[in-house]
Amino acid sequence: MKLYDAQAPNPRRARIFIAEKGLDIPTQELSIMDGENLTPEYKAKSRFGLIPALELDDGMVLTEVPAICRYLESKHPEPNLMGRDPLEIAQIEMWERYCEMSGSQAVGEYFRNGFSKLDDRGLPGITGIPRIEALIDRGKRRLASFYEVIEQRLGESEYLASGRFTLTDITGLCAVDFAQMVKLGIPEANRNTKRWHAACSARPSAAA
Ligand SMILES: N[C@@H](CCC(=O)N[C@@H](CS)C(=O)NCC(=O)O)C(=O)O
Repeated sequence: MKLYDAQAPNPRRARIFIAEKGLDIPTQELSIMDGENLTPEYKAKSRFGLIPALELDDGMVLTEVPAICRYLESKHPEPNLMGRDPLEIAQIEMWERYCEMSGSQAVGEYFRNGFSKLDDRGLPGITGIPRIEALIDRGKRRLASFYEVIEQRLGESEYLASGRFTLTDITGLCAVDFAQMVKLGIPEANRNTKRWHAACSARPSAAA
């Protein structure tokens, strides 16, 4: 088994999940900046051109973090990170999708459209997509709404999906750390989010 990896928020979601599971999976690092995810060789393995991707021993390749995690969770059920009963499973999936689509993607929109080194790469995994200046501000507004929603949620629940740390918190943490990296960190007044962020960051897996 091998994880195609990169120094970027989505591969980090997979790395943290793998660390929480206590698994030892070899990695091969690719450079997104140098377009190593866009080569015919990589796309022959992982046709979306995205990272991470998990290559199984028989050559089959899985992409999309929740799918990779679902596979690993099925193979290694403990510690459980994706839910123990129908309601918890659904809540984890609901909040996890929200964190990726409204958190990580909002930061990505802000970052990619304002970063000249990604000219012609306005979307991940493909080329020929010009940057759009208006999306810089839209990304910032989407992120502000994400921060508002999770602040409220974390006022009623210790962690994002349930009362315990799950895959959702991994995706949430990677989104918030990505936002911090581009100087759009947690708003000063958001005490619940800061409490949750400190708890997630204190786990050894956060270093992955
Ligand atoms: N929905 C995908 C997102 C994967 C993704 O967008 N990965 C980024 C790195 S954070 C990537 O591959 N970027 C390649 C590029 O920018 O061309 C998942 O869950 O794995």
